[in-house]
Amino acid sequence: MNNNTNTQVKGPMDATVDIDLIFGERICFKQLISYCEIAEQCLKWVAFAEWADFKPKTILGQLPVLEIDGKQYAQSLAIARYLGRKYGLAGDNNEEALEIDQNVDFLNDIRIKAAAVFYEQNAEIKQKKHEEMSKDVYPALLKKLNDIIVKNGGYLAAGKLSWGDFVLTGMLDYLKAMMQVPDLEEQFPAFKKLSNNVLTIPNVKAYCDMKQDLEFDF
Ligand SMILES: N[C@@H](CCC(=O)N[C@@H](CS)C(=O)NCC(=O)O)C(=O)O
Repeated sequence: MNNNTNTQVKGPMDATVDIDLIFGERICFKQLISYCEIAEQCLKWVAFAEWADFKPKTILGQLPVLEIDGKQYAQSLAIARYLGRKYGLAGDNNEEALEIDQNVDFLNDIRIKAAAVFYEQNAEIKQKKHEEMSKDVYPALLKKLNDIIVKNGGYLAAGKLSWGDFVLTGMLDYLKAMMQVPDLEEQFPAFKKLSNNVLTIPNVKAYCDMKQDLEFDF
């Protein structure tokens, strides 16, 4: 996709690979991109107005897309896991990798439940579902995740920084909005600790400060 010939990635672990990452305005991987030091010329941000033309050219009709040596790959978690493996964020052994996958899948379960309510078309049903979930489901799930982060010293899994921390950090504002819990980090402070652990990494901070316009805009 990227016609620029200078598409070599300068990453901390693997210095040379031809890679293009394509995102929509709604997909926010800023933190992971900057940690991996993926060069700006390897990134393409597809604006909403471009999407109709672009969609048929993507492998699954969805964003994000990762393109390596002319071949496309999709699915955000698969891409995040791939970058995690490539850049030393996927645990030190198979068991740590399993724990990261487990906790990312748990986070994703929460996202799917919240999305089912948030995108409900019928306003009355939406309100009823939201009240039920806010009373019976969201607090227990968020507490469980908070406890997991506490147990891991401010990280999602394996007691250390992993690609899962980048997924959670990138998803946090979206989760808060879908669940209508604007004070989530006050109620569950481990979430704040985790996102701080990501957002204070110097190259992540520098890039996110520069790209403040690329926030979730659902
Ligand atoms: N499970 C997929 C979902 C991808 C997805 O739904 N992407 C949205 C953007 S957030 C998209 O491409 N929507 C445009 C469309 O489906 O036309 C992933 O995580 O990558």
